[in-house]
Amino acid sequence: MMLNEAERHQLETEGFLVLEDFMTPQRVEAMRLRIAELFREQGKNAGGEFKQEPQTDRLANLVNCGEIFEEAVAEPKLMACVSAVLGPEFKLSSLNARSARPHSDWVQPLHCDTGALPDEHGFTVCNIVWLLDDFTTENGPPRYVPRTHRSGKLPEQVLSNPMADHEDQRLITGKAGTVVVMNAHLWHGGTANRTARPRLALHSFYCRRDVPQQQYQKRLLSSDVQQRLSPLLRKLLALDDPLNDDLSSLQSGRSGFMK
Ligand SMILES: O=C(O)CCC(=O)C(=O)O
Repeated sequence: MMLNEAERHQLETEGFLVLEDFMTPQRVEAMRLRIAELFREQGKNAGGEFKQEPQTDRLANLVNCGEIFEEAVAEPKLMACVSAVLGPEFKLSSLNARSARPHSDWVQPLHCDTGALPDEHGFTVCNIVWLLDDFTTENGPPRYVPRTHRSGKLPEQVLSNPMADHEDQRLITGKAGTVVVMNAHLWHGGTANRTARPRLALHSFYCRRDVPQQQYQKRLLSSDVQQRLSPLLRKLLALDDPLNDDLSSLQSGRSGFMK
């Protein structure tokens, strides 16, 4: 379950790691079905616990929405990856789904998640993108600018237009079932979906224990869910952590591209 040296090196130097075939087709299908059900149930309120985004369907607070998501946030191999980026003391910041609508021309600006730069102790944010559709060059795959997680700069500090194509940008493509671990200080962002089908991803987002969660899990999770969570999950969600309660008033309320 641990990372091998090549994986660790890739994550350190490139700022991301692609794990192909991480999910079985059955697991992909089960997540897709549950997410489709949630979109139907939540209708126009979908994503409202966090934010809504142009030409995009979003869900937030997914740990509250089924055991399939509880398992996802605590995957041992992914925990080892997050620990390689953030160190051993980290927590879940949020679990969201994001679907780029068909025929959209919406491009996210290049950004670092929560607008965070690394601090004197190192990196503070790490995002995991679960591909629930094939990501192709046409259907709105994320773009990224290699090695910018070590630039010490936010894109908006140095680019005249973070929405524009960057000369060094690359696209993350891959088959459904792939999982991409991303140092979330890497400059990245969703691109336009030029196809006739939606493009769906799950984002499990982690932060270091000493920074605020994007979504304060203790307030958002129902009491039923909180009561049945294992000690491991309670720790991962920082449900019994007084420091996290103090930080909740500083809760970033930001992810992705909105700063
Ligand atoms: O789903 C994607 O393509 C990436 C989206 C992203 O980077 C974000 O919402 O912050």
